Amino acid sequence: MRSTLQFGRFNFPWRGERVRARVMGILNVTPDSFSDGGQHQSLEFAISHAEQMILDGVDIIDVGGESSRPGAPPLPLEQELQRVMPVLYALRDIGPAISVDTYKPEVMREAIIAGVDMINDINGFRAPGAIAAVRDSDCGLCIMHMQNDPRHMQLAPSYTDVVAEVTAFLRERIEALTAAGIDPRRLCIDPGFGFGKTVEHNYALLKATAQLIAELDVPLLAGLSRKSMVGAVTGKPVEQRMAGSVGGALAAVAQGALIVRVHDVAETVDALKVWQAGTNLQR
Ligand code: 9MG
Repeated sequence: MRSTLQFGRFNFPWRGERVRARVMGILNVTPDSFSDGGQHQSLEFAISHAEQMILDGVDIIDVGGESSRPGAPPLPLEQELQRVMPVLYALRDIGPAISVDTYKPEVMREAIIAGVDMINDINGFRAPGAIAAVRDSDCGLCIMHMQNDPRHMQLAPSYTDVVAEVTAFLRERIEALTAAGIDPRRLCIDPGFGFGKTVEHNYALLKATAQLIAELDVPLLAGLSRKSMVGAVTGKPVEQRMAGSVGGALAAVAQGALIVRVHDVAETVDALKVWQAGTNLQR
């Protein structure tokens, strides 16, 4: 029975007695994340943000250059490389695991050369060449489900049975990756909250966390930080969704999620410590 996520320089147990839920901190390297868009300033901003996340207890830093917000247009390859590569080289040896959020095989290849530990692909490694780009590395691979693409995904999300369809998609992608010779211990799955889903779809999937893990036999990453599914329940705008997001992260971990992808690292780390101190987290 597989019980450890093995990725790059790291091993995270996800079943058994030594399980601890892990926090992935979001590090966006997009022009709206720093003031004037200059290359030097963006690198300084990224490093100081990463240093703060480390003080706050982050386990994985997820670096992304292209916005995946609903309606966001794709970013040309060269711009994505210019944004993320200097950051990946600067952060590689800073301490925590480093992940790159990309669906472009060319970025995956360059990021692997830079030494990243994980590739977080919102497109589930469906782009031509994506599997070949990652196959011969030891990177962890986060396979996310998305219906449609970021520009169109929230126009009319539609499923007959969202849990069954997301499960079938993830199963097919796991099979595609393992058929290419990739060790299943490198894989984790993600239902993709907010990626082509209504609020009802998102909560149906959140409630199915344990079922997804049991059926697919891989660890699960949950990313709902500050998303509209949090706003829909709390009635709060995006800048006031921290507590709701922490609540969502705990709901996911309580049902077996190994990794939560968050903006508010310190608050999530504290909440998980207290939750874990009062819970028996054996799976
Ligand atoms: C890049 N990105 C934005 N939201 C995400 C989520 O929910 N999961 C993963 N894996 N990546 C995400």
